[in-house]
Amino acid sequence: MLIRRRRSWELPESAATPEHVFLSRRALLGGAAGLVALAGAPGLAQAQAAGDPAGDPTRDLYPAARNPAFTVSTPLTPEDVSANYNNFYEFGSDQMNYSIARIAARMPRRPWTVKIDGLVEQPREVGIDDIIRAMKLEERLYRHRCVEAWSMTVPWTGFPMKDFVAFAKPLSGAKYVQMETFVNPKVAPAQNRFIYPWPYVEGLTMAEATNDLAFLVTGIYGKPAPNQYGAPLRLAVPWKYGFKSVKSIVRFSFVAERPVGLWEKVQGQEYGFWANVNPQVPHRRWSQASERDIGTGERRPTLIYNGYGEQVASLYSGLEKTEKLFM
Ligand SMILES: Nc1nc2c(c(=O)[nH]1)N[C@H]1C(S)=C(S)[C@@H](COP(=O)(O)O)O[C@H]1N2
Ligand SMILES: [Mo]
Repeated sequence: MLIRRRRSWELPESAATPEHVFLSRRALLGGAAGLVALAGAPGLAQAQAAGDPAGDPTRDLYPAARNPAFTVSTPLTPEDVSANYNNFYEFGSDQMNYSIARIAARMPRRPWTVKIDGLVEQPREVGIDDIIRAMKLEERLYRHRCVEAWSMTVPWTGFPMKDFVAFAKPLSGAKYVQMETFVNPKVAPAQNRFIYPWPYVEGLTMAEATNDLAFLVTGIYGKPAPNQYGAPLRLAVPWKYGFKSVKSIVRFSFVAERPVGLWEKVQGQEYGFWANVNPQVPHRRWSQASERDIGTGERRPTLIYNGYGEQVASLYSGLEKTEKLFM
């Protein structure tokens, strides 16, 4: 999110450096010591096996049928590009340099339970496979627009969030759903190193969560999602900046108060609750007028609500005057 003061070895999104240059520079500075130690530690092979999507217990559900209602005009981003260009701060901030995928590969995908609590008929903890098998998986082509002004277009597999909300049985007092990522510094080293207020938290209004476009993702490119995308369950809300699409969710709380996301906590003047994409509202430190497609490398104009205004603009009517809808 480019919000900390950069240390010398941290590069802005716009300054790609070949991986080997980056790694050796970092090793010289001693920053890689922890990783080297981990790589040599016993149990790594086991950890990698536990994190391998090829062993995912739901792989029989793939590929799921594509829902033709959710299509795009932008070209699909090649798998090897999107799989190695990730924001997942629990695993570090080295987005450009393949290391997020590599470090996230150690995260065990099972056992994985999801807490459903707050204002619901019956708070409970459910195994991820019981959730996935209670839903009907489908594939959707979605655009994704990061607040840092890069974008991609990918085939997610998952289920409509409104189906999950029905499964969770919220009470009428629930106004928002708050989602949390796991906390486990043993597999996510940056949860020790960085001072962010973990867990990663994000939230939606109930109207947003039950909009047709809100999607809970389990897979990508016709397979269970590799860890770096936020396995085994992450959100995709493509009309909002990417930071709203929380990864590796372990808890859904139905609440009356508006949740405060991790980025809003750290830098509330730049990252807010709504975070809807709008080319005309610049970030405090850069323009949002255009975006760089990580697949083609081309720059294109950014669209209001990332091109999904027809589906979602009505969610915000009447709120323009009182709410900061676009940050
Ligand atoms: N738990 C968690 N979720 C997260 C993030 C993160 O750092 N941690 N980064 C967000 C941001 S800024 C973006 S752009 C997307 C990136 O998703 P991708 O790596 O699958 O492209 O994940 C979002 N979800
Ligand atoms: Mo992002």
